[in-house]
Formats: sequence, C-alpha cells, structure tokens
Amino acid sequence: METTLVLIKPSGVQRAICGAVISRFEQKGLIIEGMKMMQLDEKILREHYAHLVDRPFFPSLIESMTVTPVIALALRGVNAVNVVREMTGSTNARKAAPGTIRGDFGMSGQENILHASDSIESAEKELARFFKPEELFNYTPITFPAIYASDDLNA
Ligand code: IDP
Ligand code: MG
Repeated sequence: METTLVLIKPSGVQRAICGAVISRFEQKGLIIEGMKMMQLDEKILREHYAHLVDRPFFPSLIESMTVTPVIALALRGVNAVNVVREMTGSTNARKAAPGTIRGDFGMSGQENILHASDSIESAEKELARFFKPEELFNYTPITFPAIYASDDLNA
C-alpha cells in the first residue's frame, strides 16, 4: 500500500468542485487517510515547487496558489501514487485526456484544479510537508474486501 498527496488548488476551490474531485477518489476505492483545508504561503510553495523557481511563470503560480486556501488529501491504496497521477491527467488541462480530472474540469495549464505527487519519493516528502503524523489515520474501511482481492495486496 502507498499513500500519496493531493492538493485541491485554489482553482478547484473557487470553482466549487472540491466535492466532485474528492468523490472521484472515493469512488475509485482510494482511502482518505487525511484531509484538511490550509492556507499556503510563499515559503511552503518555494519548497513544494522548488523545481520551478526559475521559470517565468513562477510568480504567477505562487499568486494563484495563495488566492484561497487549498484542500490537502492523503490517499491510500495499492499503487496509489500512480493511480492518482493517472486520474489527475497531464499538466495542461486543455491537453489532458477526457476522463481525467484535469481533462474533465479544466481549461488551463496553470489553473489545473489539483496537484498530485509524481513518485513514491515525492509523495513521502510532500506528505511530511503538508501533514503532521497525528493528522493521518490508518483505519480499514468495511468495504476493503470488496475493493481488493488478496492477490492485489500481495502485488
Ligand atoms: P504537475 O502539476 O502536472 O506535476 P509540474 O511541472 O510539476 O506539473 O508543475 C507544477 C504546476 O506548475 C502545474 O500543475 C501548473 O499549475 C504550473 N505550471 C507548470 N508548467 C506551467 C506553465 O508552462 N505555465 C503555467 N503554469 C505552469
Ligand atoms: Mg509536479
């Protein structure tokens, strides 16, 4: 089992589609291990988007990510990092495939509704960045045996 980080960005909060986005993950069978609303600031965004600080759009990205609070989700499942990334779709929402969240809900490269960790290593770092250990809950929903067969769990 893996846990991955999702941020519903201000574009998702402003568009009032947080429930729709969270529903997709719930319907898929991902387990919500943590969820909270938080106001990001430049300090945390400089860490989170360290790979983009030199890009010309970086100031605009910071502005966009701080205009409202975000909703942070920790989602658990088998291969959760890759499953959530596939559900998220490619960065530019206009080019993201229909059926992905960005493909179905967005029209912008920057205002692309959500962030999702891109690797197991990133997920570990990002979960520690956005959640305290006591904000993550390791429970097993009663539906668990209908979500996974034993061979899924041994994979
Ligand atoms: P990702 O969110 O699909 O992992 P990254 O390359 O890590 O994509 O970029 C982080 C975020 O920065 C994107 O989700 C998007 O909001 C913004 N971004 C990336 N590239 C561009 C761009 O070319 N123009 C404007 N914003 C961008
Ligand atoms: Mg990224």
